[in-house]
Amino acid sequence: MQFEVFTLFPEIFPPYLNESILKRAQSANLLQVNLYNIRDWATDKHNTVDAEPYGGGGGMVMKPGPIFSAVEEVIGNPSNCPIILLTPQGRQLTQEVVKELSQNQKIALICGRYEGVDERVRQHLVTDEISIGDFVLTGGELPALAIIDAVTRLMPGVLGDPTAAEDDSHAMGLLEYPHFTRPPEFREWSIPEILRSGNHGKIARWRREQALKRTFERRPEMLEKLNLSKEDKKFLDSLS
Ligand code: 4HQ
Repeated sequence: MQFEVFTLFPEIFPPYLNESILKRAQSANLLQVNLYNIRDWATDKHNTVDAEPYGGGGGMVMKPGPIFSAVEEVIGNPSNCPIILLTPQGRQLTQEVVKELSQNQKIALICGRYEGVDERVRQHLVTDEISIGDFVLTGGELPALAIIDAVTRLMPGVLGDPTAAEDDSHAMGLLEYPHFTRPPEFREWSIPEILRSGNHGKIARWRREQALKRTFERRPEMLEKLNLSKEDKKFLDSLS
């Protein structure tokens, strides 16, 4: 998997990419992230990448020229890979979208700053717009890292345990059951007795019910999309 990232702040990325799972994925050649500073494609003596919006209103807008030049030089024109703009106006990133993105061998990510990018970047360069949620960030860099992180976790060989990715809560369509580790008693708070019983069938059922209960309480809309067993339905009925 290869990510071509276009940003005015490439220095933001290495501290996160060079730790833990993403670091290992890169060392194993399962992941490659190339960073490009859009300012390197500015053409005037001041390396200008932004300008005032036509029509007024304040703030600055990223000029189309340096973005088109950077993306076209790096990935070619026409390109064979998705060119994604990170923006609150995009479709919401979900685990389903992450799965879809993970089917690509290469993805270009454009990180905007200021008030955003000139609309012609959207109209004539970008193939997809993605948002990580309904809140306002300073730039598209954190959303780009979120996409790289979530997509990389789905790639075969990246997680130690090959079933780990499928067990993640949004992959299962349920929130996760509660986790406990040592010590069995901490400040008088003990762990649920069943987890020490050694009865793996009972533990699996308890975890399933905890996941169902938590999802029912916190994200009831998630349950509507699920194929629940007779046992699951009986348990959910017992909650209300
Ligand atoms: N941005 N999900 C970049 C976001 C955002 C989001 C605000 C994107 C500022 C310039 N991007 N512009 N939420 O808040 O993707």
